[in-house]
Amino acid sequence: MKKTFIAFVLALIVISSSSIAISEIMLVTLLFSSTDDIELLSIKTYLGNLNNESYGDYKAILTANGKEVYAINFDPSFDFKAYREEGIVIDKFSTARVNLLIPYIEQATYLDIYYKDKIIKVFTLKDLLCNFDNICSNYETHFSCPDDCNTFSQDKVCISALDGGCDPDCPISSDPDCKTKSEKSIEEQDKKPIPLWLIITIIFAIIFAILLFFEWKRKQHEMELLQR
Ligand SMILES: [Ca+2]
Ligand SMILES: [Ca+2]
Repeated sequence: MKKTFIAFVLALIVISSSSIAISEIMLVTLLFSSTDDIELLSIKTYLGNLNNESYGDYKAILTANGKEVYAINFDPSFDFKAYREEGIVIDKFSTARVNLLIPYIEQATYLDIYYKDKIIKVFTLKDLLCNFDNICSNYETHFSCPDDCNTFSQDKVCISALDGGCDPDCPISSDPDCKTKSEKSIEEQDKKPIPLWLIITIIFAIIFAILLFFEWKRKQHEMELLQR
């Protein structure tokens, strides 16, 4: 019974740790039209949790070296609720936005979109994620393209690290490099050592106070002797 309980707890730990595993992922945003035109709106590579539900007639397949490395099913939803005189009706948008979370795999070259086993669109990822031109731009981030984007480049991904640069993607308070000038000057003042002249003055003041005390005690003693 005890062994079963321990095994159950261990299984729970393994399941929960795997479900919150942080890895490099891509958020791919696609715009579908009702005629199945598909536009790539954005790709963002960052550290996150890949926690996807996979169902629907559409499928996105990530390929690397001609082999499938990841697949996810989905359905773009064009429906929305409209409030009419006759009541609430389901109407349709002309476009539908789809957000897909896909693992970032450096060798992945293509993202193929299928509808019921028929390929309808191919996106070439390679150059979009990193083009090695020493400029951090388009869909490049530090995670997909460390050659072009450093940890504090403007790439829509916040890396709040003490790395010598204020990341413009971070809230000012979260990146320690983003401190304002006044905050920095206060901090520097706090760090300044106490000047030597002040230490010497304090020591002399203490010695002087002690000498005064003993002098006062000596005089008081003399007065007592005289009074006797
Ligand atoms: Ca670049
Ligand atoms: Ca920083």
